[in-house]
Amino acid sequence: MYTENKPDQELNQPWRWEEEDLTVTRGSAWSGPGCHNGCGVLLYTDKGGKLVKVEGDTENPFNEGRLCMRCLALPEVVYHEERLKWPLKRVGGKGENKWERISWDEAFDTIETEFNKLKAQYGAETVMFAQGTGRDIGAVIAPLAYSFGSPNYAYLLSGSACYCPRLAASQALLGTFCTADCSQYFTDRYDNPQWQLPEVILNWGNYALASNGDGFFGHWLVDVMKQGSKLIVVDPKLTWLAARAEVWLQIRPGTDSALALGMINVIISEGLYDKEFVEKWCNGFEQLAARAAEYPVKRVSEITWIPEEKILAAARLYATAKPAATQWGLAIDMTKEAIPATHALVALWNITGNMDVPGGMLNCTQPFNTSLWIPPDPTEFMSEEQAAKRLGLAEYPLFQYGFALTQTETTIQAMLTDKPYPIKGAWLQTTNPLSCTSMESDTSTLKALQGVDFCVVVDLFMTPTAVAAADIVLPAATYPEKNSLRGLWYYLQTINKVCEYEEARSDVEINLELCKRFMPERFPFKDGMEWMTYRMKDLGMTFEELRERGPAYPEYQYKKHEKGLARPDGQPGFNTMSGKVELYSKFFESINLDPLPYFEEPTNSPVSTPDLYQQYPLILTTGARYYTSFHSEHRQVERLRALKPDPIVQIHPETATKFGINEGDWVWIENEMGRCKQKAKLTLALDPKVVSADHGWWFPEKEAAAPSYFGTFESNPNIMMPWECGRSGFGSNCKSLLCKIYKVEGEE
Ligand SMILES: Nc1nc2c(c(=O)[nH]1)N[C@H]1C(S)=C(S)[C@@H](COP(=O)(O)OP(=O)(O)OC[C@H]3O[C@@H](n4cnc5c(=O)[nH]c(N)nc54)[C@H](O)[C@@H]3O)O[C@H]1N2
Ligand SMILES: Nc1nc2c(c(=O)[nH]1)N[C@H]1C(S)=C(S)[C@@H](COP(=O)(O)OP(=O)(O)OC[C@H]3O[C@@H](n4cnc5c(=O)[nH]c(N)nc54)[C@H](O)[C@@H]3O)O[C@H]1N2
Ligand code: SF4
Ligand SMILES: [Mo]
Repeated sequence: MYTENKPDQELNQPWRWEEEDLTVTRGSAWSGPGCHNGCGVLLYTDKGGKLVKVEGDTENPFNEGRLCMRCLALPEVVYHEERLKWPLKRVGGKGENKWERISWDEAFDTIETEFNKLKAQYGAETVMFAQGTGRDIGAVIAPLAYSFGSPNYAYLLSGSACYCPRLAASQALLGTFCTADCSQYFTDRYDNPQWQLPEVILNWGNYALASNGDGFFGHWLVDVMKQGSKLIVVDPKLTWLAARAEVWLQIRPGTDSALALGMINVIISEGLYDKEFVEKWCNGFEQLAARAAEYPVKRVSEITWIPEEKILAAARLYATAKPAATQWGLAIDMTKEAIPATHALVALWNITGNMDVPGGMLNCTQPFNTSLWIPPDPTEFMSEEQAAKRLGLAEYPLFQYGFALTQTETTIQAMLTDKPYPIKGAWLQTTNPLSCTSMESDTSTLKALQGVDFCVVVDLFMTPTAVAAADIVLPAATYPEKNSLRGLWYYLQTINKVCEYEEARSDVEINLELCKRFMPERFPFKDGMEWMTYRMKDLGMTFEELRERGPAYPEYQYKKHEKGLARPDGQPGFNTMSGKVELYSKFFESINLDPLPYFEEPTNSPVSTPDLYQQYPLILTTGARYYTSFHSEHRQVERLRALKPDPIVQIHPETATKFGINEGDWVWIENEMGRCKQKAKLTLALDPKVVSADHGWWFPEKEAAAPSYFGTFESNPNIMMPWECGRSGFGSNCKSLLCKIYKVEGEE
């Protein structure tokens, strides 16, 4: 069932109309350029079919007319002269940046021939299909891999440390994924009578105002704050939100799990937990209580650097607030033991009775089972035996949950060593591993990517990765140039094509063409719109009908576990091994992981490597999002770049003075693996022992050819990070390293 738009929300306008001499088209945003959210947009085109401006769609309940600067700057991206205009084939050596224009037909023929050659020699698994964080891509890249016969659908970030750890662990522990309830499932939003205002929002390692990550529109937090929600913020930085919090917990990076366990301990020992919910719906409360008792507040304060009284205040405020929501983010994934950290947070909101209650934790579901970014089951395309060859699945069984991705360390190892089997082909679509996604970018990643026999990159721009590794580069369309679907949680809407740019094609159309070549019987679709109609069969509408209708919301019901709606068998309870919330996880136990949450120090830290800490006396967190760019994108978009022209490392003024650094100086950030340079910004928002560096920088204005690769190794902290994951195969230390800093001298 879908929610009928309420009469007062009946859309006043059709999907397309004329306004003076412009045509207005209603639809959703989404990648590219990259963004997780897919807000409602109005795209304005002129008589010549040129996109002239973008406005927020005030009739879309998701963003209610609001837009960030990146959508506002969209026309500049679409018509940027440096965009890839047509397919290219490499004519020089790898890294020479010499290309020749080819036709789409030649590109497709070459790709088909080369991939099939590799398949004949090594088996289909020898070709890896990798995406970055891009969104509607998930629904079209995995089917491409599978129709070719390869189970190796990849994402080249260490320990898949973005979203995947939280998603996989949540699925195993709860049978679902959860996010804070800001009434986003209801079209009448804050007026909906079923919804309740969260009394407290626990904002944990997530700065949604800038990031709008994973479908959560950051300004909802401001909306609920205006209505009275109080904040507890767990962040090493005094962010805009932290500055407005009831309690700000300035945590030492990488110690989140200890804090969560400490809060659990306070809540249990003070009897502040929800006894009824725990008794009825949770498995292993006693064991959790015993584990949490190992984290008394004094010890947790020592680990996390947070004063004891603040931990106590936060635990009490959170436990007594009804309802309380947790809005969590990337910082949980980017600790090496991200799985137990997730486990601790899941336990925290469950023992306080906030699961699937109004104003608590929403269960996220894909609208109308569209599997729009969660890939299909590979065994629908290939034998179980072939599917089981997915890299890392055997060693890391938790990978059966989440996105059906390969385990990344295992994948990179296979590329470098041919073990367990060689990876000779690569399809890289919406990802720029050398600048952004991958670790050891200048050494092992560069070698791994250049080591394949045939590599295709599909992107909007010529990136450092494309220059280094591609044999063929295909130009992808931005969102106003494509017909596609937006469907990450909450609601489904069409992305509507309004303009074209040179020969760029949408990922949907590119992949469909190849899917048809590899497995024609599975892809009888005339075009991408037909393919999408097939994918949204549960909605019972065609692509064109949904386009007319505008945003479609599935019906949301609270307390599904009470009503038999949380399990496929229709029984009450949760879709987990025990049928309950797994405070103690039988599943983890069955795959030799600790069944209870725990804390482990980051690999390098003042505690785990005191000697190294003498040499590198600062804690380095990386990659906090900012408004003007999405990862390594937007560096060539003048209007946005002007607002942040250089990579920035944030440093406390005391620390800067100690190391002879002034505001605006170029600074080396260095550890035992290497160094990168960024510009110093002095700020009181951080602890003097913590610095925060940008990620994802390259410089489109610099030399493209090797060894420069648009200068991408100059300012990239990922060259200082090893390929290293947690015990489960998930998690990495991207936000908790050690470093030292010093001024860049002279011409360096
Ligand atoms: N140090 C550090 N490193 C990090 C992080 C961090 O916090 N710290 N964050 C990590 C995280 S969470 C993630 S998700 C990864 C992200 O890593 P990636 O997703 O690889 O991000 P980008 O490097 O921006 O690569 C995206 C590329 O896709 C292209 N693109 C955009 N839209 C489209 C489209 O629709 N179609 C096609 N074909 N191409 C498109 C862009 O031009 C760009 O070159 O980075 C990770 N790297
Ligand atoms: N504008 C923009 N938006 C984006 C992206 C982008 O590149 N640009 N990337 C997208 C992607 S792929 C993702 S995954 C999301 C991520 O978005 P978020 O989940 O918001 O993650 P970050 O912005 O990396 O970090 C959030 C906060 O965590 C804090 N932090 C740093 N280290 C720690 C720590 O160890 N513990 C805790 N508790 N906090 C810490 C930082 O100071 C920061 O304020 O954003 C998405 N949205
Ligand atoms: S969150 Fe911002 S960039 Fe993303 S779709 Fe919405 S307005 Fe555009
Ligand atoms: Mo991400």
